[in-house]
Amino acid sequence: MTKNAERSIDPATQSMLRVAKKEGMETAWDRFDKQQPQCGLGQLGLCCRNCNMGPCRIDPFGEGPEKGVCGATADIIVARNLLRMIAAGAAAHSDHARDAAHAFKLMTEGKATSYQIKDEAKLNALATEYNISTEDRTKEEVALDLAGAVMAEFGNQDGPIRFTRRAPPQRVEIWTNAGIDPRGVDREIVECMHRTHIGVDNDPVHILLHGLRTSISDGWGGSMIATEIQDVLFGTPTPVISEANLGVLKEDEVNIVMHGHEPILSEMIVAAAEDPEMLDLAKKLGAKGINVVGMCCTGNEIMMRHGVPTAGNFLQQELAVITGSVEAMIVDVQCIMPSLGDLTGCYHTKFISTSPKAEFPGTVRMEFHEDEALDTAKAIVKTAVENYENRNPQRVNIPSEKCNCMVGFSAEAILEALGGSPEPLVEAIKSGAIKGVGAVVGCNNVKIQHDYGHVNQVKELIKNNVLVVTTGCNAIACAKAGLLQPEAAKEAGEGLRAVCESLGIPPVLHMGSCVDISRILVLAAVLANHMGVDISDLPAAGSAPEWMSEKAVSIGTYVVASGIYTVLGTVPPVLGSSLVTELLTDGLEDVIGATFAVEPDPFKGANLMIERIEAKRKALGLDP
Ligand code: BF8
Repeated sequence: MTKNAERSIDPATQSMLRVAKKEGMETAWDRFDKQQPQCGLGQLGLCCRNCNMGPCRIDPFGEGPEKGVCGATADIIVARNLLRMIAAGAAAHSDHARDAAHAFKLMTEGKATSYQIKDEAKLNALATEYNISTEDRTKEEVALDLAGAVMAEFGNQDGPIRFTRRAPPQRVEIWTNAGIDPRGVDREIVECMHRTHIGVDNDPVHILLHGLRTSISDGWGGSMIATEIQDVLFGTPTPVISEANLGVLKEDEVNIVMHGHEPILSEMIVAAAEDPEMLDLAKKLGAKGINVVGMCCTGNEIMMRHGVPTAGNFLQQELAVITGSVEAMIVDVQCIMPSLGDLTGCYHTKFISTSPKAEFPGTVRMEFHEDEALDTAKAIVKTAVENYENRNPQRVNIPSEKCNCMVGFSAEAILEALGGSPEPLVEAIKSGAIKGVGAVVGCNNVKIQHDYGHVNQVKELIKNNVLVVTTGCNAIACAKAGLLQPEAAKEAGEGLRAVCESLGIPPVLHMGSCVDISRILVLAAVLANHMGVDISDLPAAGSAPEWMSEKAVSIGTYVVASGIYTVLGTVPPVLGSSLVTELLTDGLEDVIGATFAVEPDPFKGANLMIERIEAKRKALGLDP
């Protein structure tokens, strides 16, 4: 069994793992140990369960079967499995976007009165992008047309998806010539499932090209729609100071952990917790206040819009409950461990599920609907507050660790910090003060020491004058490690440090949740368009040091499809096919100007990114 210190580099996590052991509570790390050895065929992507003549497997050593019952080879099986992962990831982001667009549409129709338009400037900018007239019209009229237009992107049959045209024309031409310009968000995802049904698409290259197309419909479609509509509804983030790690939980307040992904819910919980009636009730029951904190991506959303502290990233969700201080763990969708049911059953914590599409064992179900959003949110918060009386102070173990962070760098906020134009950033890149931009994102994964990959890779990049933009669980790891503070510029190379100090910004810019990787795409497009080049020409690289989810597979694919070389820190299940592996790590370069690399060591991964950035600088004639 792995030791606690080997499981995480984060002291708060290590101390809570000690408490978990003492109290006999099982965590993801324990279950990972029990899973050893994991299925080797699954790891290689060589198991096919797509029809009931199977399951079939291919012997990687060439001693057993070379084909499945239908005749599918290792290449076909691996490619099909990968396409299904992309489809699931793109579906998750895009369904999130659909919910945001649906709430927006209900709001425009007067059926979701808890929501308002918070960013009218963005509403008008988006309307203009969609050729919707804004002149002499009320914002409600404009919003109604915009809601219809973005909703239509899901069922669009013929393309193009509007936001794909934010990419430089050279990129759009590559997509068009390769036949991977997406036609509609739902269409591409459905086609993945069709193509991978027995007896449909059996050419690995053909399958992978559709994977690229589907992922583009996520990054420049579903995810971008989610980000933009959420900004209109809840405000485009601007820099704000917050705190991160389990130490944000409070001994003398009602602790509510908001976990999941969709701000449609979490924004309402934040508002409900400020209701004087709720605060009075909390005080009456002996609490000093109501402490809403975030977890995972919904934490990123409320942190960057309201400065709400975040309790941690993916692998800390169980540990938050084990502190014994959480009155309610409120969840919606994605990255929520079903283990929370058993775990909350051992504490006073109420595990409250809210999404009509996601149920877990052991929850209190309080379904959330847009038409009565604030009322439901108040009922949920009231349930949490009333549960304060059931807290057992003897079982409370809140680690002291927490760290200040500056978050909320939307693409708009970055441009604003630069004085309204990308020119100063382009100049800093041209002069070499900033060598390039590294996008470091993604999950935690028990296969790698928690936060080790994230923190070390980011530190190595900034030390080498690479400005880092971050989202998701990497952003939270960086926040906990102090890398999201302006003072972290001291850890950066001389050039990056000088730029950050003159602007008063950290060397690692928090751009939001995982759907907000679309903000990184927008920033890349702005820089490329400003320089008159394609995204693949930029001195930029991406990475996901601890990725684990299918969403991350879709993200990695659309980042590469957008022309950004991407390093994966955990090995994807494709090594069973040398053809697919070669295509992903080499062949794609000729098709879309970027590839994947796999490098579990975060320092070596950073070096691969830096080498790529240096090669791109040379190609642009920036370095002699
Ligand atoms: O969407 S980074 S573990 S929380 S999948 Fe999940 Fe991965 Fe965290 Fe957010 Ni993204």
